[in-house]
Amino acid sequence: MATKNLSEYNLASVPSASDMKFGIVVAEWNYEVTGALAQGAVDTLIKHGAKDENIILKHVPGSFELTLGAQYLAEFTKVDAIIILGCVIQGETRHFDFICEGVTQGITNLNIKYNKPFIFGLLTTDNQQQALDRAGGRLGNKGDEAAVTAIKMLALKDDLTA
Ligand code: RBF
Repeated sequence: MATKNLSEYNLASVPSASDMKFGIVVAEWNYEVTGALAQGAVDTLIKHGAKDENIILKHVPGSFELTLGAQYLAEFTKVDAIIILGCVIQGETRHFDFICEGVTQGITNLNIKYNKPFIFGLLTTDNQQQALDRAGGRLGNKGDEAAVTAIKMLALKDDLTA
């Protein structure tokens, strides 16, 4: 598997997702980007055998809400892994830094609290073009990569707990 652009992953190396349940939480801010990330994630899960009924996709207003949205999915549904998708674009104020720090720390804490994979699919870019490049544009789709990461982490858990 390439390490710089995981969208070009080796299909044969991805385990089957047919028995796995996924939650996806998507921020509505910058939806042109985050909607494409979500579509990539869903398509990739299905391509690797996940069943439609085992994918729960929910939206939250902005990236700052992703942490709690993901916690709700962990707390109130039976999903095995949660894919977190958002896009924060650098503006003129320090808001960018606070949102990025908050979400990164929040997701790290969720991984530990629930002992489940919470996959970090937050684009943090200088401008919209950089984000579009990574949401189905010239640099692949980070939503696809987040989906493959979720499958691989669940397969790792299965392997170690079998
Ligand atoms: N949410 C995003 O997902 N991406 C952004 O780029 C983004 N920029 C914001 C900039 C400002 C100045 C503010 C006030 C909010 C921004 N948000 C952004 C929304 C944020 O994640 C959250 O939804 C709100 O702060 C409400 O908690």
